[in-house]
Amino acid sequence: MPPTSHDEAAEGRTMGAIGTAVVAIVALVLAGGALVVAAGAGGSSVAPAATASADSDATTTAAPAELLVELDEFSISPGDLQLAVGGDLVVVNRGNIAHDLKVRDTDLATPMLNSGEEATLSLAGLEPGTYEVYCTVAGHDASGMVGTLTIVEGDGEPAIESADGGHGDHGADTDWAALDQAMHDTIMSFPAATEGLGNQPLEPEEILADGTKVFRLVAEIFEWELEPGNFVEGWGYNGQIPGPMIQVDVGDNVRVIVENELPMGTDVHWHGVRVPNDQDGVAPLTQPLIEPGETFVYEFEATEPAIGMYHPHHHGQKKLPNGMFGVFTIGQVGTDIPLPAGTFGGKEVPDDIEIVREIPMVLNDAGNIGLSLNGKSFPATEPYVVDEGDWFVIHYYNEGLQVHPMHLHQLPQLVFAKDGFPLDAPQWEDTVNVAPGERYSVLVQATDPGAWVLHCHILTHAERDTGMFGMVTAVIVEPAEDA
Ligand SMILES: [Cu+2]
Repeated sequence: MPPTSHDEAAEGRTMGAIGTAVVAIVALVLAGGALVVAAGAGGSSVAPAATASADSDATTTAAPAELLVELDEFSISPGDLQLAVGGDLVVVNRGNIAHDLKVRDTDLATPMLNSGEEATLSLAGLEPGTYEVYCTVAGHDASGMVGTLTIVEGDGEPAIESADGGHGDHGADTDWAALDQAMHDTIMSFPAATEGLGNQPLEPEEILADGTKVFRLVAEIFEWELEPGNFVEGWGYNGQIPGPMIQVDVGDNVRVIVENELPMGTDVHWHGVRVPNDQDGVAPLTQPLIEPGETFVYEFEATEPAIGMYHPHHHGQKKLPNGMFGVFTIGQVGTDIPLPAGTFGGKEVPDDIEIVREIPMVLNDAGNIGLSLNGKSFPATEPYVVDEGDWFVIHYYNEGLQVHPMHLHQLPQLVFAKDGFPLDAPQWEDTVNVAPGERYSVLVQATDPGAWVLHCHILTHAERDTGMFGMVTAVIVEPAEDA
């Protein structure tokens, strides 16, 4: 092999790693294909429009009286609905979070449908014409959940059962090559640059004479680039999603000044952090609501180590999905929160390892931010580059509404702390299931060079027809220099 300059060698390694990433991600794509088949096996008995038109010549010229509409993150399919006057829409939520379907500027809407739920929406009152349909969950229409509804004159054709009594996710006119191309293009665009980065370490703005560390959080609404070119209304702290990382030492006195610039009241709960009851952030139970324009000061001593979070409690169901959360750590991993050492499940962890980096990974799945890692959707998620042999730690924080099984290809994860509490019996997992509110801390060794995909294994949290998105990133292990 010809000699190369240091930079060329480094570039070659990175390119090789990304090539490996593509191979690894292809495996994920194949797994996604299996899911489509599984989803098709147990569905509603109403044929999707495309299947109906393929099954019968008659239906190609007349709009059906009943039409299956499928909702997903973040699509309405078919996106161009044709229905006979007086007809019904059978609306099924194939996604993993709640959606509904409303005809814009009318009162016609389904109830909010949880994952897997179905509702029939009668459009008997609609005159022939063209309407817009959309999901009313904030941000979902902007993310793609809009469609066109055309009400056509005539009696309408009866709904047609498909041959197997069920239905596929796609009709006969699906452009499969276009789906392949979309997946290819999204994967190859990783990592993509976007504006804004969360989890920036927050330095105290002041340290008082008695040693109290003073931090300032501003709760506000701002534009947030979730994925390239997709700006959403972020609700967050200090212009970041996740909010800035706060790290203090055990024994520190902490003061956090919270300014509320939201249009509604708020509070801040220190999740997994030991505080006096009147600092727990549950308005109006433990404190008055921080009204818009007001400031509230939290003060407590950091008495115990914590792998914690901060977020609003008041209307948290609205604010957290829109991006209001941050990481709050007391103490250090390796001392206050001990690392495992010894033999676990036949694998040895030396007692003198050095941790090259700690990766905070905040999971979210709803609201304006949607399926995301640290406030970004793939390909805008951050790849994590380490050297072969390195040990690193990932802290998962679930601030969402659903469980996320976080699967790291190839490199086993030794779960050593749950919610910041060190485990007496750490265990190896390749898929770490993280429920809402939970934190898991895992130790990983970069044993194998390559780009190893790290993704939620609920496959629809990582892929959709328009390609890879959401809860996917990669750990890129640079090979050690040849001796
Ligand atoms: Cu997930």
